[in-house]
Amino acid sequence: MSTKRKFIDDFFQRKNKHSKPSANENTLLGCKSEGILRETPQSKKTPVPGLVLYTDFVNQTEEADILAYLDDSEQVAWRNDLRRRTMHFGGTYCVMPPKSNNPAAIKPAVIQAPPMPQRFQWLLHRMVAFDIYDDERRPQYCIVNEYTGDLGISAHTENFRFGEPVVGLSLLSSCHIRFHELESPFDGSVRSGKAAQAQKTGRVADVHLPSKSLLVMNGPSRWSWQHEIVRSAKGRGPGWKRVSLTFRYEP
Ligand SMILES: O=C(O)CCC(=O)C(=O)O
Repeated sequence: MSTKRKFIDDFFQRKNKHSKPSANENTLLGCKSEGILRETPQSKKTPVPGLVLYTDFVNQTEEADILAYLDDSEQVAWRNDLRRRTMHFGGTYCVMPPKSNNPAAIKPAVIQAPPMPQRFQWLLHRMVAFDIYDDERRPQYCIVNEYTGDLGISAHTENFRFGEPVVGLSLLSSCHIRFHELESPFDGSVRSGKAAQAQKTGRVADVHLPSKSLLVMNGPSRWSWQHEIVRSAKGRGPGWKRVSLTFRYEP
């Protein structure tokens, strides 16, 4: 019987929660738009403890599908309250305080944002298939950042109300992400001004993020190393643009 297979679930049924996909199964991790993931993502260790990079986590068609969705103003909306454009799903704790507020008094709260889009379900499913997230503990939150020119993001750890891992998908241009080791785990956002107060050991590691890669932060890389996208136009030619999707799970 020939069945038309369109979605990842049509290609791949995980046998049990703890089984990793076999090499053969990996080739069947389908996507919404094309059906087959031809390259098996490769995971690489990095110099930062707990940090793993999967190259080619999505293919070109899938990348284009995500970007087309993010540019579809009938379905989603970019926020313009920062220098870089952002988009939030599931909720956001990044509330810009009035200028008169004392940053030390700001208590970040998760406020509403549209839910995680159905359109990303195949991507979450793939994360589960690679044991990046448990089936029952899929990320409910996603922040999209768009970097152009010399834009970046200051050094920070992700809000401790979220668990681990924190996962970042890189699309379009590649760049590096800089990690700073802290003396101890430290919860402090950029906007509250607290992130800058974290005590650093001086150990720094730059990790190259190729387009279509997935960065998975667990353990020390998630709790006691800050990450930053350095603000600089160095090495970024005309038209340089990077879009990242950061996924978070709240226990
Ligand atoms: O663009 C990135 O890869 C990092 C994004 C990030 O750290 C954040 O949204 O908090």
